[in-house]
Amino acid sequence: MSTDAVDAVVVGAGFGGLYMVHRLRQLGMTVQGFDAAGGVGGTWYWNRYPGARCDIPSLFYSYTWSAEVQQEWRWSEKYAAQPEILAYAEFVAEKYDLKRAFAFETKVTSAVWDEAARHWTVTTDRGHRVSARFCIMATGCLSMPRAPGIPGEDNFEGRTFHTGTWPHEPVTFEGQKVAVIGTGSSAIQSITEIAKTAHHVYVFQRTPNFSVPARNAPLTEQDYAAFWEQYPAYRQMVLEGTAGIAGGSPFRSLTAEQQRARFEELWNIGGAGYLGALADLLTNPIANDAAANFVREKIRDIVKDPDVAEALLPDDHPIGAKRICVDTGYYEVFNQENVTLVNLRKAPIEAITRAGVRLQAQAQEYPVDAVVYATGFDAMTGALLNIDIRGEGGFSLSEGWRDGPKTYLGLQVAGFPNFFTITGPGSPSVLSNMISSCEQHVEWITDCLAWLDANGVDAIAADPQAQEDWVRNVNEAADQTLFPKANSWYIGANIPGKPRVFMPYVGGHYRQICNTVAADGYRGFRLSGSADRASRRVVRT
Ligand code: FAD
Ligand code: N01
Repeated sequence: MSTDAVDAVVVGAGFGGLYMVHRLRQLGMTVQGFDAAGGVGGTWYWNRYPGARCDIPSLFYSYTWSAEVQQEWRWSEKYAAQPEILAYAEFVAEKYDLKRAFAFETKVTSAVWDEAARHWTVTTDRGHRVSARFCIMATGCLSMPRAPGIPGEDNFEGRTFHTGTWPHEPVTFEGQKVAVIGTGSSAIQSITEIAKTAHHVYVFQRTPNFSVPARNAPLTEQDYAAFWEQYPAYRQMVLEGTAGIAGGSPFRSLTAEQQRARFEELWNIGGAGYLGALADLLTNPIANDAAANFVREKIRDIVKDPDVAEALLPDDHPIGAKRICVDTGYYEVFNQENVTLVNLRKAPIEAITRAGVRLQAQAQEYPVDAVVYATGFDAMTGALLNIDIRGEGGFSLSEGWRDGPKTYLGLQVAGFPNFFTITGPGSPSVLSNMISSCEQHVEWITDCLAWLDANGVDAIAADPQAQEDWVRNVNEAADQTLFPKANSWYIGANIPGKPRVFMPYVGGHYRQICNTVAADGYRGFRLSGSADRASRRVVRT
């Protein structure tokens, strides 16, 4: 097998990988990209299920690095649907000629650091073998769909779907009986769409989730004008590292009436901004209860059957401690004759049969034509650990992360020189506007690589002590919040046997921390082939 040599390999052609390729080319580097998908878009290539759309307003869920793209692209709706977001990724890829860098339908199977040659050797399931000085993983936080492992899944004789690997050809459920398993964001978005044409939809709910209305609407000229007016303030918010959710006042500074008015106001505006109702909503259990109770009241108001409403009330986690869902008529759908909530707390699923879904105890079977698994992802670490990644001394990443992911800043791992993760665990990633977070990591990595060359440094890797300190920092930051109180995928709770470690960084000021580390001569990183630290201090512009 011959080995091609490039400066950098980038794995993933989502919003992270596309921008990374662009910036590496601007540095004058040669790049080989890979993606298991048949095209660009990442999340938006794979998640083609009915109703899929973003939950951060499209105007903000956009790249900011290209003024031309910002001027030329026009979003049609407040929350764009999957086809439009995919078209946007394709538009950017075409404009900057990015597809040429990628081999598609190609899965990276291993990445091995060669200590002597000081490069990575990356291999794929299609026989590529590429050597590169830098290996950059833009493999995504939600790119490893999770089959639930229910007994009998393969026996089902009808059609089976997973929301995260939806087919490209049109799928119709017209006149059919459909089982949807799961009630997370993907389910909540797809159920309302599927129920528009299906004969009957059975919603299999294990744990109720909080959902707020999106109140999606077409974007008007006025919306665009208002966006450009607030854009400098928004940019400032991004640069300051706030997630873009404006914080309200603390719970105790408001009267009960004022709190209610605030919840009502944000409920009526719609979207995940509801979590910004109170400054301490995600840290103070009493504030959180008030916000959660307001949503529970709304559920009771909307759902006509009181038993169904009761079963839909989330009761096992603080609101926002699991990703809040953003819907278009989710609770309302349970007032339709053709939708049934199957409460798995009464009887769990025993098996998928040839004809449908059978519950335990009740021995009840729901015959259906199609099963839709909306059962989520092996999040944040799944795609990385699916690749055999070996650093210094042949040490494997999966061994290093046996007790949970350990990174420095979510960007690098000790023992893995010149290896970077875009939106890796230990960075704000899934608790931020992810396009902004991809941009920030890409820009930090680009500056870092330019600096290494300018300073004659061969290789950079996280210092083990700096990594330990950062991991502690990530955990301590999470412990100041209500996030650890939920059995969420943020903590790996959805995957049996996965270490329970809170993975995103919620401590704030993240961008400033990364910038300071770089300005301080890449403090906390080990550099080889370098001058001493005093001469490494740099002034960033
Ligand atoms: P991805 O888009 O996940 O791309 C990673 C790519 O890497 C994939 O194409 C995958 O095929 C490829 N890959 C992985 N492993 C390998 C391998 N071994 N070999 C080859 N290729 C590989 N975030 C928000 O901020 N706002 C939203 O509104 C929002 N909505 C979402 C809706 C859905 C349905 C989902 C699932 C996620 C959503 N997210 C949202 C999160 C979303 O994942 C990010 O916003 C963003 O698209 C991630 O971009 P990425 O480039 O980091 O990763
Ligand atoms: O996955 P999830 P998702 N039997 O893990 C259930 C982003 N996203 O794809 O809670 C029965 O949230 C499971 O039940 P339980 C967003 O970040 C965004 O919906 O484990 N049920 C749960 O209800 C989101 O958080 C959007 O008890 C089983 C569901 O499956 C992330 O992606 C849209 C089961 C999985 O929910 C993941 O969302 C879509 C079993 N054996 C996704 N196994 C936007 O709106 C699992 N479940 C932007």
